[in-house]
Amino acid sequence: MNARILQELDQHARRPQLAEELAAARRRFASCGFSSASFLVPPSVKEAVAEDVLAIIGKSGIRRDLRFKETGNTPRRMRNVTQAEITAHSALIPGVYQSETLVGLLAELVGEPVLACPYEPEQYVITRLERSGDTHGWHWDDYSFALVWVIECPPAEDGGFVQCVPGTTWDKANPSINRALLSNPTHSFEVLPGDLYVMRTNTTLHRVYPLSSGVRTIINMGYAAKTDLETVVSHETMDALWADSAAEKA
Ligand SMILES: O=C(O)CCC(=O)C(=O)O
Ligand SMILES: [Fe+2]
Repeated sequence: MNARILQELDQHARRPQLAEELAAARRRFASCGFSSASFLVPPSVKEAVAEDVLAIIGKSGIRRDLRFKETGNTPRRMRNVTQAEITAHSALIPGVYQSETLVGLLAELVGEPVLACPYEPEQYVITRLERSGDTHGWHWDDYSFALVWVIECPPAEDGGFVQCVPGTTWDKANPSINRALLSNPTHSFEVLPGDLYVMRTNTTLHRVYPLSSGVRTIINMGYAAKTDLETVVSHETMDALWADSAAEKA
């Protein structure tokens, strides 16, 4: 079953129109640190990943209501499932994450080598916004690239769209979120169930606009650039975000 899904991913990558789609995505990504990537995978792969994500978050997940000084006390109000729990319940998701085909396509899109995240907890995480006011507030990620699969999302009228400020960097000791917001224009992107997007998350300040109603579920696959492996990366916000002690278990 999983082998067939991964084969479909490989076949999809051999479509003749792919080169043109990748070139357009690569230009968008280079100019604003964000690009839609829905064309990278076929519907069958999206459906199989969505099925596993929904089954896992239906049974597990930990509610978070936190603020981090490293990101200027912006809020995280959400339910998460950790990489370890995902790995325990899905063979497909780790298989897709490691797929040479997918990683190769991502490298073409971002214009440089893409590597598995060396810190396992940041390889893939499920996040669900499910209550009015739930949000993944302004932040940067520890590693360079995120591939986000949107599984469920309300219409943009109810929030849940993505906002980002490319060309900004994270000083964990002095995050100055408001200065980063003032330094460059903010782009807002609507996302729909079945969409994928790629972001240069370590130099693009980003957030998910607070939800007023509905449910928004994503799986975020994080990848590293070569430079990430040459620098010491600390993980305090992600460690705190996924720690059992910092959460309201539900
Ligand atoms: O939910 C999203 O679209 C973004 C998620 C995100 O920024 C993250 O998981 O770090
Ligand atoms: Fe992020």
